[in-house]
Amino acid sequence: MTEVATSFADAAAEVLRANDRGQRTVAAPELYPHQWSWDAAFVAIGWATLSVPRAVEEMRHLLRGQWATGMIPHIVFTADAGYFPGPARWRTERAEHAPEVATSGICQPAIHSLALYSIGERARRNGGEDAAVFRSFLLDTFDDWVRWHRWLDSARSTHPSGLVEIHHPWESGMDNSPRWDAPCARITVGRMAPYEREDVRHVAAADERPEDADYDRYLWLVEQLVEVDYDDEAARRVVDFRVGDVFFTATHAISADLLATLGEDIGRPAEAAELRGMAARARGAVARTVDPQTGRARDFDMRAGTWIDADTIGGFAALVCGTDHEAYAALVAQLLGPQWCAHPALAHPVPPTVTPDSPTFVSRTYWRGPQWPVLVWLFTWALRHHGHDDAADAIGRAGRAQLGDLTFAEYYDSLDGQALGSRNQSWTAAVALAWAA
Ligand code: 9YW
Repeated sequence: MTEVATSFADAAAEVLRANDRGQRTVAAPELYPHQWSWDAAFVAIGWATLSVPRAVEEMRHLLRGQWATGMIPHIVFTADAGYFPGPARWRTERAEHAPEVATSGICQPAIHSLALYSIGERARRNGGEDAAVFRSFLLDTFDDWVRWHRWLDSARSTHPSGLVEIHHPWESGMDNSPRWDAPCARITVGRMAPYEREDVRHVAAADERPEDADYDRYLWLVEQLVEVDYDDEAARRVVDFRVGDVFFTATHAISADLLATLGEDIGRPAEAAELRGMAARARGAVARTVDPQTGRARDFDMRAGTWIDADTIGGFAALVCGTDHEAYAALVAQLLGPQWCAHPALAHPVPPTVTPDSPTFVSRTYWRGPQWPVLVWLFTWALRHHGHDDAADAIGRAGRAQLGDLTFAEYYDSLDGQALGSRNQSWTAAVALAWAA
């Protein structure tokens, strides 16, 4: 490793260490002082480059929040300080299946078994104690990860589209993406207790974040879920936001597949076969969403019964879970092409969350145009996994260069390259470590 590479990795490691709270890592030092679900998965991938046992601890801590239904909640709370909405607003104690520890009542993309797989690869390479620690963790928790996918398959994949349905934009991980504009526009916010946002206190400018009207809807959807005590079946009936999320579905597919591989390694062929079945169904669902005009995947608004047309990174979902060879190659070409990575206006040739050619694009507003290193990394991982090393290398090089200012920001203005949102964001540091390793 060169000296530059070492200091890049050292700086990223420093961020993870500073955000480390023992068995969990805060998603960001001020903005997000708890453990978030898909953040934890990426963070564990970063930890694995420094310490396999610490990576395993991150995943173990997340499982403390798992619901009896199998759901892995989007936040595991540790102290109700400095973040809104905290446990008092989520009121998950009303849910029959909630755990002892305080959590939110919704979930996030199922990237976890991709993390397990990646930690496992590193553990195997390191051998010795690391390999033993990982194997014993996998033996201990394999059933918990299977239960997570079973829940996604049974409670969240009941719609004929086969897509994983989400009941809140936060469940997508891409909160205010234009993907959700149409379904959100149809939400009528009812009466609820007043609240004060915390997030805008921690960023330099409010236009980097969702708007107040978005937050009203987010909080209203929480009210609707609380009203039915987070019952899965009732939620499907009552919640105003019921959307088939194609990107979430792709994460479920790839993770179920990778968990199946891990299951085969530890002598669990029956569960592995079951997981392969889930993965195949989810992958098929992703493929069926493709818009013949654009070649990209679409979400489905289950309340309106319509496809959602949005020029977002979600359209590349099939790159994550895989699809037939020809369709995959065409999507790679599109991702590398002039509307996306090679768009002449971009500061860095990595995928923006929305193409600058879209009328909804805003270069600095959260999920509406900025580039998110964590997603950039996910695509580099997926491209490599599915055999497109050149594309993975090209995007990975640019993604790494984008982090050269060592701020490890949450996201970056895609036109002027400015660091935005939180600095020292854990998952950004984690993917920097994964790239550097
Ligand atoms: C929030 C923690 C989370 C991510 C989400 C991202 C943002 C805001 O931050 O959510 O308050 O939960 O949209 O994907 O997990 O980094």
